[in-house]
Amino acid sequence: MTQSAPSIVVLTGAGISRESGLHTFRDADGVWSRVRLEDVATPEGFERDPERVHAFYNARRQGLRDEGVVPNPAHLALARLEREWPGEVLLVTQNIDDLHERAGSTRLIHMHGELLKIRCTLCQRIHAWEGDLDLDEPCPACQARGTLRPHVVWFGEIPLEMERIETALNACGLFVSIGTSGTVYPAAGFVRQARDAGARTVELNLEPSHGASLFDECHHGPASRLVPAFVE
Ligand code: BJW
Repeated sequence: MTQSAPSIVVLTGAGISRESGLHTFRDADGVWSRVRLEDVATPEGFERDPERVHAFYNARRQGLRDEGVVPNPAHLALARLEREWPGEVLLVTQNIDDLHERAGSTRLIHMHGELLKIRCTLCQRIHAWEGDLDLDEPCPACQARGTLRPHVVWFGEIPLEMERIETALNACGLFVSIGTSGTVYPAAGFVRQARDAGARTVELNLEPSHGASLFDECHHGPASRLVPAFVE
């Protein structure tokens, strides 16, 4: 009997989009070197100063629209993996940018939300949003004012689609972690979960991540070089 191809779970973080021109969070020039995460990435920060939080995400929406911000060879290689691998491939990204979609990935979970979506805190409906978000804008569905927030997952909130992710981790034969520092849970714990389920685990990152010792195999360098080479 032929063994079917093992299923693959790929986890990506900010490092995969660095060479597309987007900043990571914890590197020396990262997002958290310019703003305090408590101010812009917590529900308490949003409650204290929604205007500041909207301005932060509006600036990131602008950044995503910059001409040079396009998928790099690492995003393209993962889309090719999904198209060509004979088994299941699930891409779980912590990133809120849309570069994986633009590269052609379709089996994709944005566990920390999406920059180009907003959510109404009253009716909970999610809407596409490409412009700048104004505090007084009414919800396109229920028309309430002052109820829109970025559709992103802040510290202390529960990441999206965790059940689907956990099912995939428990069934995968290969887990690949790309461009993430391994400091934010629950994503930082996925490698342990995949290992416990018997998967081979591989890290592709510029430098050893916090969880590097948990991987069977580590390759260090820029994602635009490592990911296409790994997918080949
Ligand atoms: C390259 C490269 C190149 C660079 N090529 N590589 C104590 C108090 C409060 C909370 C907690 C606590 N202890 C634990 C928690 C939980 C907390 C947490 O983990 N805190 C830690 C900081 C301690 N987590 C949460 O609160 C999460 N929720 C949760 O746990 O709910 C409970 C629950 C879980 C599951 C089931 C049921 C209940 C929510 C976390 C939300 C994180 N949100 C953010 C913001 C999202 C919106 C936005 O983008 O603004 O998500 S924070 C930020 O960090 C963002 C990222 O997705 C996330 C991870 O960062 P990432 O991607 O790893 O980036 P960096 O910068 O850290 O690393 C980049 C890496 O790339 C580096 O290693 C570079 O070397 C590398 N690199 N160039 C390859 N060219």
